Amino acid sequence: MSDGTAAVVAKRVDAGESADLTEISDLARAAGYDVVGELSQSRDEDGAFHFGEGKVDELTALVAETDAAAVIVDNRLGPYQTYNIGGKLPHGVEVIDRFTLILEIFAQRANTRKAQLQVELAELRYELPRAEAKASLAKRDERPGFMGLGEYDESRERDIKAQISRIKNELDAIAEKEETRREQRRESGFDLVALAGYTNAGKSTLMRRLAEDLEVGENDGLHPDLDPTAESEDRLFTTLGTTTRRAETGTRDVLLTDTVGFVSNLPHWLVESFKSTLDSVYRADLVLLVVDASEPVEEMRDKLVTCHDTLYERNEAPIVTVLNKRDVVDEGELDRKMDALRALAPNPVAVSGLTGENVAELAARIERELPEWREERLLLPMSDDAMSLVSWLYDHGHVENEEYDGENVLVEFAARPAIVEKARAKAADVQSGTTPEAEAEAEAETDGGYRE
Ligand SMILES: Nc1nc2c(ncn2[C@@H]2O[C@H](COP(=O)(O)OP(=O)(O)OP(=O)(O)O)[C@@H](O)[C@H]2O)c(=O)[nH]1
Ligand SMILES: [Mg+2]
Repeated sequence: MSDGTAAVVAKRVDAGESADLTEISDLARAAGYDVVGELSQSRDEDGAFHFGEGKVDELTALVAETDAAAVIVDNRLGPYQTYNIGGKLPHGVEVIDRFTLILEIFAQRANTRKAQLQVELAELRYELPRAEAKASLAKRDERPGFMGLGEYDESRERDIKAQISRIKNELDAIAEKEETRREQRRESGFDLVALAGYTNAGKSTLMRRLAEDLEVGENDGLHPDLDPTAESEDRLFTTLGTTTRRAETGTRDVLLTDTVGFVSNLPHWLVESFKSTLDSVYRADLVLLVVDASEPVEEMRDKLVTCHDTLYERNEAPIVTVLNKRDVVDEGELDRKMDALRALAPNPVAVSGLTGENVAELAARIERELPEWREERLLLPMSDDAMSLVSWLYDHGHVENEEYDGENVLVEFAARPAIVEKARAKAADVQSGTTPEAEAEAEAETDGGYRE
């Protein structure tokens, strides 16, 4: 744990660009560091030190002056660059890059088996190329004293690979279970809506608001795994796992899932490690892409691009862009921002998760964007089975009309296509008297007859 540890943040950008240290400082604070100094450089990457060597001397002076215990670098550092910078710093000062920092945050917040496995997987994936580099270096070195080290590192490499495949298997099994659960939820008539977006955009706040406003039935006994809490805080990566709550947007039963936020500039292996968490987004029926509208428009644009890039490869669902925090943006500014972002966010809904402003409009929009339901009418001969089919339809779809004429019941309803198919099959069983209940009854009668 690094609570309260003093840290200097540093960043290199290519020559001519200007460095922005806001995000890395926010990330550092999210991990529990006190940012006591900042330093940046705009020049091409130096092979040995990443920064220019003179800049590293400056960094060393700043660290000494501020008494920092860590240097956090907002760049991808090679293993040797990390080592070289560390060699110049006062003894014991840690060098941390952007990815290890994010991993630190994730490790602190990982409170489920799945999140812990994902963090472990990311850590191993980070370590693997470094172990490989070490092993091949030691092997290349002919000096006998280093041979032992080479063997050691090769076995470390094998060890990492074995651990990676063990964790992947366990995560795959979890992902499969979750996929089954999604299917069960769909079969139960729920539409799956996922909140996606950059970290700190206000996803969890909006989730709570949508659920509240729409009178969530949390204790309906149907879904014991639904977690009623969605933490929100003004820091990055508050939410790491996934939380699902029920929301009714009118005629549809919606399950809303809140999950980990995106952040720009993540290496592929890190995103890949959190794939199964993001599956709840990729496999949703509709994605609400939440953007913090109080930020400068360039930042909103960058973040939208990052989100679209992350979603692009796998997402199958339609996307609705939600401009959140409208309570702190004046009307004219909001209009200008919407105009400027039209290409990325063609028809956004502007809301405030904090005050609830326009959240009802968002709910209506969710209804409109969800995949179309089909209308169907069924005529069933009156029986207990017919009545239980009707109540099944109430649970899984939206019953619009129900009429009895003594002998028959006519039911008109709308539901997801898969539910309509299922209802037809059930109706055919009711009509021919071959439901499991009817068969059990018939069997009981036969048994009785035999015994007499
Ligand atoms: N002014 C204002 N602040 C908001 C609004 N929605 C959220 N916030 C604040 O923004 C901060 C982040 O909100 P969260 O809901 O935790 O954001 P998140 O997207 O879930 O963040 P992660 O879990 O880190 O990905 C909190 O301090 C919220 O109170 C809003 O509509 N208006
Ligand atoms: Mg959150």
